[in-house]
Amino acid sequence: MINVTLVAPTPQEAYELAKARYGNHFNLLSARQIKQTEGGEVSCEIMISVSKKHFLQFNGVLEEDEDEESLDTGLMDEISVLQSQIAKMKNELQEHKETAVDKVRALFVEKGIAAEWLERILEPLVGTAVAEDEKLLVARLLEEIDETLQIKEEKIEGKKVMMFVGPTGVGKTTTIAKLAARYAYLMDKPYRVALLNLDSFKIGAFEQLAHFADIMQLHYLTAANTEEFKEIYAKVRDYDIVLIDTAGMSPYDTEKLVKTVEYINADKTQSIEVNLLISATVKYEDIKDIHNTFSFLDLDSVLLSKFDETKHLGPVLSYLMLNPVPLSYFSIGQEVPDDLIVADKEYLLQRFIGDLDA
Ligand SMILES: Nc1nc2c(ncn2[C@@H]2O[C@H](COP(=O)(O)OP(=O)(O)O)[C@@H](O)[C@H]2O)c(=O)[nH]1
Ligand SMILES: [Mg+2]
Repeated sequence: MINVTLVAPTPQEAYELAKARYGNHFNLLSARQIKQTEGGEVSCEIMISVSKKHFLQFNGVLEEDEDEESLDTGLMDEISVLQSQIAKMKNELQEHKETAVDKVRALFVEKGIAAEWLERILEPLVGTAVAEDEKLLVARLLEEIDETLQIKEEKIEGKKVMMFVGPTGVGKTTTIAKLAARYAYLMDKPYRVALLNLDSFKIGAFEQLAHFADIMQLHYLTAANTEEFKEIYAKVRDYDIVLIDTAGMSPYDTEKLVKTVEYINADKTQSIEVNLLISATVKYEDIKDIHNTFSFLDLDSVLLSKFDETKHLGPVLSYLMLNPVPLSYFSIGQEVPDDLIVADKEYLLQRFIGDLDA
């Protein structure tokens, strides 16, 4: 026997349809009301079972006077395969109704949020009331982001040594110039700021920071290698704030840098804070590479640069959700010293919500 589903406006009409097709050669299995479209008209769906012979006759595979035995077995096999495929497709269609979780997951993935983080948060919610409601789900995810994001308070007590690392072109030198101006001239009290430069790889790099140091009248020293660095570092012991610029480095150089930082930090009285710059414009896969290159250094904070160049903060947020390092500053443009703000959760979340709404 073969099960066949028929749909008509009323149960009577569905039954008449079955009779018209298969005469008396069927049994009624079930009948139910269905809505064909969301908010649309109600119809009736009946399921009947028909003998294979009459099913094939109606579909023109067999002549009126033929029996199914007259079909070759190959064709019969093909028909049963098709029959089971149709049943399977029907099941899948019924099962795959897009849920609120599917929709919210798709929205966040489109906005650049890493699937691995989303699963971590969404999976425990499946089966709860929250999972039924898109608004509640979005609110839950935003709350999770809000709770996970960490902000490093801007605090200057005693001496502060900050080293800035990150890929070439991310904005290290520009950000250091902004911070130098901020600490030396724009805070409640002026701090004595010295600039050190380990950026010996990039052509013109020494000149770039030297130029800013010159304008701001700040003490500026350069080192071409780690030995020289230890020497110049000893010369700036008396300063309140020491800012250290570095070059975008190969893994080999990073290893040397790690050793230098470890060496200096072994003396507990003057540890170097390591700050990683990440551009807000970068793809999530690239952030993972950046993390792999620089996470050997014990990171104290992350600075986000180039906020002005993108609306999409999903990738950096994903990174911060999976590797929570406190945020310290945001660079929001090229202007020194204006385009710098102290890291702010509200600002970051509002920008992300703006992107979700778009
Ligand atoms: N639009 C924009 N450009 C920036 C920002 N920060 C730095 N830049 C520019 O990015 C380029 C590279 O900056 P630089 O400080 O030399 O990067 P470094 O190689 O990491 O030292 C320069 O042209 C900067 O003016 C920012 O927040 N927004
Ligand atoms: Mg630089």
